[in-house]
Amino acid sequence: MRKERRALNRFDILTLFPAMFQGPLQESILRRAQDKGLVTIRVHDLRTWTHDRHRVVDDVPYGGGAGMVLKPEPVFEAVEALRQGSDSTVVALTPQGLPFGQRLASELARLPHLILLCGRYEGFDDRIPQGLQALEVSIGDVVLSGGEIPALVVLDATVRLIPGVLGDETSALADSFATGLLEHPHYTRPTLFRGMGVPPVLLSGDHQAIARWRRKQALRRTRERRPDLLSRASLSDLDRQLLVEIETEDAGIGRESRDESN
Ligand code: JAH
Repeated sequence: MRKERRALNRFDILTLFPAMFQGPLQESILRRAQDKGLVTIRVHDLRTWTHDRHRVVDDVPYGGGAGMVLKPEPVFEAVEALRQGSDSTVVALTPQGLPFGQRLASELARLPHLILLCGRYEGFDDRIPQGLQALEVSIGDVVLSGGEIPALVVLDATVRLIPGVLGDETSALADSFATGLLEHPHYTRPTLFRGMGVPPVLLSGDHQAIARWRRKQALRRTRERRPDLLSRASLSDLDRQLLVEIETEDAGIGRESRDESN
């Protein structure tokens, strides 16, 4: 019998601002996953691993320049205290990291123990990710004040992929991103809201027509907003037919007057 790789069940987060995690960890999916015993999430103040009176974690940059740099000693001591041999993967949230996405989330969700390093100031002394063999991860090309919010992004995206955390219906959501298209639009009651209606096909009860309309909308939105995704998606014969219809409609009647009922 093949040895299953254990699902991820432990997170240790290293930060100078542990209070930033208290709200997010106590609500919704992250809360439920912990309550069900499916995951253990611990948040640690990096200053725990300082030894001086002022608990200093930063210093001026060699070579000069503005701002401060996170010192290696407290981070190494913390990781050495938390690391569980080869079970542990160290992830440093930095703007220089590998782009985070659903693919990387599903790879991280298969690991048993993640240590998330949240930087502040101008960033880490580069011997931190190097010496700890950390995987550097970026959540996108945006400047933030530290790695805490990116760590929460990685945490949320990863925990929801741990088996048992989500019900069956919602787990399809991650799948739909994995298929590589944006989602179709959603509607609920009332049927008329401030002059805005609901596409009639959704009220028709014709499930095949509804499925076709939703797929076409997904393709249309992806083509308009994320053509990069469309070129990588695996498309069926029906998808290609729907895309031809979309392109014909766009060429003929234009955006404003497009008939969205088909
Ligand atoms: C900012 C350390 N990928 C977004 C991202 C991640 C981390 C940081 N900024 C943006 C950051 C300051 C210090 C990390």
